Amino acid sequence: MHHGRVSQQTDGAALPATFLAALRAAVGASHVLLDSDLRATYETDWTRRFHGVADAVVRPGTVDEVAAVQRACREAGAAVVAQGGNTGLVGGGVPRATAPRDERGSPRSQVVLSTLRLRDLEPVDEVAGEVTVGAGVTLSDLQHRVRRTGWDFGVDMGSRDSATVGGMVATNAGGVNVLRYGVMRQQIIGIEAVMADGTVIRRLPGLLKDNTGYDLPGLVAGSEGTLAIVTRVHFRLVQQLPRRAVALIGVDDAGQAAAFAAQLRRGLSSLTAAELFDDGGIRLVLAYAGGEAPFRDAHPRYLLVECGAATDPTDELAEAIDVLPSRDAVVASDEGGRHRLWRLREGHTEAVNAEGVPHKLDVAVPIGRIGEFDLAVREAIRRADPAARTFVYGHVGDGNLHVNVLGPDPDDEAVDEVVLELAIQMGGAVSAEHGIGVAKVGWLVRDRGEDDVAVMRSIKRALDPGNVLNPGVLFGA
Ligand code: 2HG
Ligand code: ZN
Repeated sequence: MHHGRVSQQTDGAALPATFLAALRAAVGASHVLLDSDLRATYETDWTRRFHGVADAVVRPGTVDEVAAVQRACREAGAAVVAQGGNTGLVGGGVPRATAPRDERGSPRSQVVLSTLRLRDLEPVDEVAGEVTVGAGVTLSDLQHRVRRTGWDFGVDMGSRDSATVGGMVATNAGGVNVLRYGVMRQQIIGIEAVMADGTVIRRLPGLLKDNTGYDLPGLVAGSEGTLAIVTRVHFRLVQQLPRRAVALIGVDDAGQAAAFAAQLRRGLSSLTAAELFDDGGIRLVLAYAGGEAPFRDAHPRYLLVECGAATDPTDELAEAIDVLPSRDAVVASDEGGRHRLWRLREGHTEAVNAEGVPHKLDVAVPIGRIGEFDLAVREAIRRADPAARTFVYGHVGDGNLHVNVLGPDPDDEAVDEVVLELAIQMGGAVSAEHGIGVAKVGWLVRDRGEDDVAVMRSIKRALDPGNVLNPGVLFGA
């Protein structure tokens, strides 16, 4: 597809010699990847929907190296696309398909700045319940480290083995425990980040209470690589809940799932997650990953809930479920049983991806309107594309649904249009946790409004006047 450009770049010929030399001086020649085979995994996103050619992939190993790369890129007018585990779903962590242009209309170089070598994992501060980690540490490595000390991390999600904390901060990731602990932004106490001009801001370790000026860490969180590059983060930890119980509940519709989840949130102090999926989703996961159906009879929708506590929460979960007028329910406390139930939910993303290139629409909906949205969105997609296959799953406890659509071409935005428009009309948001990336740039103003986006743009201009950091993301070209 990109033969001409790729072969031209194999020896780095596409980069001006002085720029290439500056990148090599910044990180060492072996960490400037020019060969197309070496670059490939950094150039395409996980869904295969988003792809662009990087003129180089650079892998700095320290914050000073990140700053040196940043300065070199600014000097050369190159675009910097920061990338962690490349698990993002809106195309914000891979190069743009069409290279950004300079004022004269010439294409700018695109550099992927991989944070995977920023892997410091400092000892847990066991007294404070806090830890400092490098941006390239994966979520599962962080979890393993902190769990050995009796603490836990407040955010968890299916991509834990690849997703990095830097990417999770940059996208303000959510995951399955938001109803209990909030999103990534709420876990951050301090941050170290490199600004567009190479300046390093250091709020490390940070203090739990600190009102000294603007909340820069909070601003960088969720900025999707457009304001700064996260290099290190100081997190608060949460109490570990060693005893767990998971229940799967068959329900009539998504509205009932949301209502049950709300009732459990009110009554069960040990509730940590409330997830939704549908019968088509279960069948897809079982066909892809194997395993047995959880119930003899299928149900239209399923609610999966988890409780965690210091003492076994199985009885209180079972009692709370007993009084719900559900179609069927099963509770698992042993590790194997809990895992089997969770696989039904967490297996969705991979099972959908194995079927084709999905349109992923990560919307937030007011919790009271989830049932209405779930039915209306399926109908709207059917009208827009009768051949499309729709799966709706997600974090029903916090109003976040993942509408996945298979069938339409990756570039055909007709279903994106109807789904996102419906979310806005119902008082929701076009992105709950995945971000805007490049996938939803056309929707930022439609969701937030002109005045709000004008303020965002003025922040972007002030902090990155040369538009070096992830151009094309959030605001478009
Ligand atoms: C999840 O909740 C992730 O599993 C991915 O946010 C959602 O596959 C998706 O669309
Ligand atoms: Zn999710």
